[in-house]
Amino acid sequence: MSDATLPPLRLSGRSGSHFTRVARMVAHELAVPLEFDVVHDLLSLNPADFAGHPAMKLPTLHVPPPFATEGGSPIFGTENICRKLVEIAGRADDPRVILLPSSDLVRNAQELVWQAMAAQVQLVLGVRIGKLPAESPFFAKIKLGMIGSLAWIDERLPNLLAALGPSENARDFSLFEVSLFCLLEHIAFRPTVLLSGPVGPRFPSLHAFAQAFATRESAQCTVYAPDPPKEIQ
Ligand SMILES: N[C@@H](CCC(=O)N[C@@H](CS)C(=O)NCC(=O)O)C(=O)O
Repeated sequence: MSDATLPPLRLSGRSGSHFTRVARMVAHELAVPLEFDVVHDLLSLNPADFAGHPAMKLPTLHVPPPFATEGGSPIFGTENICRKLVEIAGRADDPRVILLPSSDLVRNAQELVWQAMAAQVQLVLGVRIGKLPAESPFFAKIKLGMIGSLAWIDERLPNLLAALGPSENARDFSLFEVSLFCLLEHIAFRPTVLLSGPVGPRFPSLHAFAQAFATRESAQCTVYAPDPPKEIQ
């Protein structure tokens, strides 16, 4: 979908944010153009600095008419944003686009990916940026939960991919794969748990998956990077 007569969709987020990257990759996979607004100050306590997101989270999708829904409200939540992008692309009933698969196995894995993505935010914000003690039982449990989730998915990855469809060629993309990829690359970008040990990758199936997925165009044009500082007017 690329119609120069339609007003642009805008996404507020950060180039180093894994949730933002999921939305950007899905938009790219759907050929939906997105303008990008940088949220500069993650530690701000003003929702206006988060494009009006009441919980001060990112990303947020701004949807102009004719796509806007109730009262022109922006869309909060990465999964909601992806759903909206699929609707705008006219692909809501397209079996080649898999947002919520019918498989309980994949649904469980998706839940663990979202949970690990949220855990990554807590570890980066709490330990790395907030300088809170990494050894506190609070962070120790978050880390263990992340490792447990990654191990669970790693062990089942061939079955999970098989449950998504008869072959990789039968789908354009799945939200599960995009979000898993963004999570894995983010852990490499902002290390919180070890992805490799003395004898190689700690989660071999996940490692091979991320390497293969990184070759997609949507991955290559959304590589994690710091955003330039805000220009002082
Ligand atoms: N449930 C939200 C979570 C988004 C989220 O946690 N985003 C991170 C950036 S990757 C964030 O807003 N961090 C700032 C903060 O938590 O204060 C979604 O699905 O979009």
